[in-house]
Amino acid sequence: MNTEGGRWTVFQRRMDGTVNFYRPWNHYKMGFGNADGEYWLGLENLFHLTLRKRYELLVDMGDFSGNKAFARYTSFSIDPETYGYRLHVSGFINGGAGDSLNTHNGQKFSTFDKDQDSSSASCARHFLGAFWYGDCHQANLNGVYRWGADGTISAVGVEWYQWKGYDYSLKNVSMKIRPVQ
Ligand SMILES: [Ca+2]
Repeated sequence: MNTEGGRWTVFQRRMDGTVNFYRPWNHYKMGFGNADGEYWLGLENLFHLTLRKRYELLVDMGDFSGNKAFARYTSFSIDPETYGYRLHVSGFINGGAGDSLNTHNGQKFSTFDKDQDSSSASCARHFLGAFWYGDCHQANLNGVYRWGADGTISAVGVEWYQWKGYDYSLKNVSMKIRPVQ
């Protein structure tokens, strides 16, 4: 495992499609789901958690054939709500997944009822998720849970483009952080 050296705090998890992630701003701000299953910690909690120390980010993912990959970022933080919970990630380390957060770095968080992306359209509405959308995404980790390859509606799944492209929805993914020693 990639977990040596300290405990990770999971702030996002998809694993079975039991929780609806197509939710409004307030839900993403405050959090939803439960920590044993599908889960979103909440942007406000995430902001306060990462405020005082330097944190790193690990994105673990798997497909429906049992393959696993990860992407790691040696620096992770988000801005306060007044700045749109803007994402800051850097120091990419490739665990086979490729870097699908590069285009999301520096973007504000958007939901279907709060469009703060850099597209003239609403990425959240178009791709049925909620994320640090730019114009629009290479990662849609809060998208629609689907069962693997599915191009019924393009790019709306739980996707990490650099690993599986736009029409493959991951079986499981988690986003977790821990303080840098
Ligand atoms: Ca927009």
